[in-house]
Amino acid sequence: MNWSDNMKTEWYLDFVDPSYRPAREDLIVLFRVEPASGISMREAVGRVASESSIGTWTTLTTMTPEKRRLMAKAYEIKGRWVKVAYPLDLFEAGNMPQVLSSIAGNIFGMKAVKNLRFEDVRWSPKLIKSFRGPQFGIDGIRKLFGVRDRPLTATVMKPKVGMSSEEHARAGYEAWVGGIELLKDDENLAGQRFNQFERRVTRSLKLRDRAERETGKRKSYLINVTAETREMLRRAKFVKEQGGEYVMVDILTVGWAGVQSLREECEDLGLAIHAHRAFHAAFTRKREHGMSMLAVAKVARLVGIDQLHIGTAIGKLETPREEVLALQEAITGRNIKGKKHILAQGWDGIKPVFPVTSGGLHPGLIPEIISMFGKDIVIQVGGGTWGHPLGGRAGAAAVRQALDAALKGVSLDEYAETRKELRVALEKWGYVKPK
Ligand code: CAP
Ligand code: MG
Repeated sequence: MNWSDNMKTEWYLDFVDPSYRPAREDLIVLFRVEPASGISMREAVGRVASESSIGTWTTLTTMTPEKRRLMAKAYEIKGRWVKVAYPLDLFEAGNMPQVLSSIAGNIFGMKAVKNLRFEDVRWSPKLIKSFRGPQFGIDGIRKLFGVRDRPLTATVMKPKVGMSSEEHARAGYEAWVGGIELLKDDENLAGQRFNQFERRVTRSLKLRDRAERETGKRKSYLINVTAETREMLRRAKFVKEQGGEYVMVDILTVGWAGVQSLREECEDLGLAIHAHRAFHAAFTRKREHGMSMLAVAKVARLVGIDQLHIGTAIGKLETPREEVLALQEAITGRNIKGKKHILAQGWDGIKPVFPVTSGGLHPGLIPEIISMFGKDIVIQVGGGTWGHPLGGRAGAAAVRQALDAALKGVSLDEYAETRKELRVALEKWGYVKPK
């Protein structure tokens, strides 16, 4: 860069190049960019591409042609929608925290943007190869239960926290013998004083074994190991020693380094990972600023969880139907076709993730859930099980009866004529969609 260049104060527009065509190994991000007042779209876009790759607020005397090849290139601007291509060398293979610190780091706080949303990401083949992806995937989980042709069912204990380990384990037994496959810890249950982690795991798995003997069906337990990373790994080992098949982790509060460490440990232990996404709505809910759940889901699939909450569209937590369905496709599809605000993505053999629908569900909503998601879904019913007037075992039975009716194409009202548990559930909740 010659002297006069050094006197230039900024070079943001060098990062905007409509003639650039992404290389096969470029990582591509789709952003929604709303410039701050007084800033043109190109200036805002240049700042996003600069700050998320190698630039800063001013020109540098240390720049060389060699380093310039690490520049991101904003190559498509359509209205507020911008595609930015990042050269593979910008990233450390297998290091998700570093990748996100680059493409989803400082940029959200820049004064030059009024709003900025990270909408979608297209992972390149080499980057994909540097991550594990799911260990089990949908087929592996189905093999675990010997259930091929219907959704799996789960329930989470309610109240979400407050039970003793013994009460928790006994309630789990009720749900398992009632017909539900998966008991789940709630997202904020870990190792509280009144429900110690080890005691809960040991007691619950003993009663799980009893429920399996009595029902002749496979049952399992999504045990929340969310904690400091070394403690998470210790807890995962304990789950394995006690005969568990899964761990559950709150992926966003433990962070991606924690999830990657747990994924490494679970590879050695042969444990499936259930991913809870508590905290996502802090930054996924507003369409104009933050990061989409679609992008979070693609990160989670690549890092390698086996099951992921995707929402219900009809339950108590806000996510529009088309977004929930796009999430389901993103984590189950092998090759995603590009469409409006969704980037094409070949998953190169990364296994599909089992979608989990949860949040305000009860037996009355199960037929609509099936018609929306089909059979490759885990249906989680917490309050809709433990709020059943006849107790958790009846609540679990009502969930299974509603599922069986939906799969047979029989109306719930008709099916409930000869099934007390379903009838009582419908008397209490009918077909209400909780707010
Ligand atoms: C559901 C739940 C789940 C939410 C998470 C809860 O309980 O256990 O954490 O579904 O949201 O604590 O609310 P209910 P999402 O079945 O009683 O509603 O699945 O959207 O990530
Ligand atoms: Mg919960």
